[in-house]
Amino acid sequence: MTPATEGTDSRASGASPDLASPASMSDRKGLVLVPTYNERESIEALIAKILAQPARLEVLVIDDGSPDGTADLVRALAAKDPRIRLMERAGKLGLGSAYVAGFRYALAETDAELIFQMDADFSHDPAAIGEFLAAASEADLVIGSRYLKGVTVVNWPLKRLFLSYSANVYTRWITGLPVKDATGGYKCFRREVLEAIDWDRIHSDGYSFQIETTFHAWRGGFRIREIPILFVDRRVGISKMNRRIVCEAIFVVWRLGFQAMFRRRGRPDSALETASRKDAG
Ligand SMILES: Nc1nc2c(ncn2[C@@H]2O[C@H](COP(=O)(O)OP(=O)(O)OP(=O)(O)O)[C@@H](O)[C@H]2O)c(=O)[nH]1
Ligand SMILES: [Mg+2]
Repeated sequence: MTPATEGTDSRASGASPDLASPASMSDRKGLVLVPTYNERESIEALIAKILAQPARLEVLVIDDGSPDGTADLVRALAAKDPRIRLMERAGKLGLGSAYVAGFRYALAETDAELIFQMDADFSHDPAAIGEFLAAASEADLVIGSRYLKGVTVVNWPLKRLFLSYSANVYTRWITGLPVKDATGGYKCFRREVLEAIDWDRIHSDGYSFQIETTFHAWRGGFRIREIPILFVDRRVGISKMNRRIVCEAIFVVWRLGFQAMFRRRGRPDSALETASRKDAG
């Protein structure tokens, strides 16, 4: 795969300089968030592959009462390996809220310096974690991008690819967010980025949730870097993609577009100011 340093780099004013070498990043504690709904068929192999990476990683599975018993399986795995944690929620409360719960947990209950997010269906290959870590040596948010080196998506129906690609063009156009893939779900945040986001203000769920978190990181002046990833369509399990997710994204992008127009960049909220002061000190 292409070296991470070839990715796009959205440099920003509020970012703090960092002298970490790419190699030293694998010494930092990382927590990988994996939201699940009916992913019993893939979750065990996925967790094994994540934990086999040469990095200090733990995994948090956020399961929404999957009827297929995903949580039972993860609970059994967690009983044997302290690096595996499980958050069980009462029912299908949505992907965005699962991530918010996971991010809040990462900040409140762990001292992870890097927080990854990844789908459970192997569309995101854990083998790319090393490239994320290398890129994180000079970025606050690393995004696995499907549209950086042409289109690196395998097995998606043309209709789905067209929808995803146009959603990204639309997002850039309306919000000005300078990334090629704002809707993807394979990312690595430095803890400071998550600390600076006001989670009470984020309510979206599907692709728009991914857009919103990247948008707030960008507006907060954090450094964003995209690296190319190969995205492979799920081989097992059932898609949760639906029309509501698309409609939500159309609406949210306009809301963010207005925010981009009327609010000054670098200081979107008081939480961010606190984080910037901490960085400066
Ligand atoms: N906890 C939780 N996880 C969810 C929910 N909806 C989806 N997920 C998980 O979020 C990740 C991404 O969802 P996917 O269904 O793969 O979404 P997608 O990649 O856009 O579409 P497909 O791969 O076609 O299904 C997967 O790990 C899902 O199991 C939810 O409501 N709650
Ligand atoms: Mg998927």
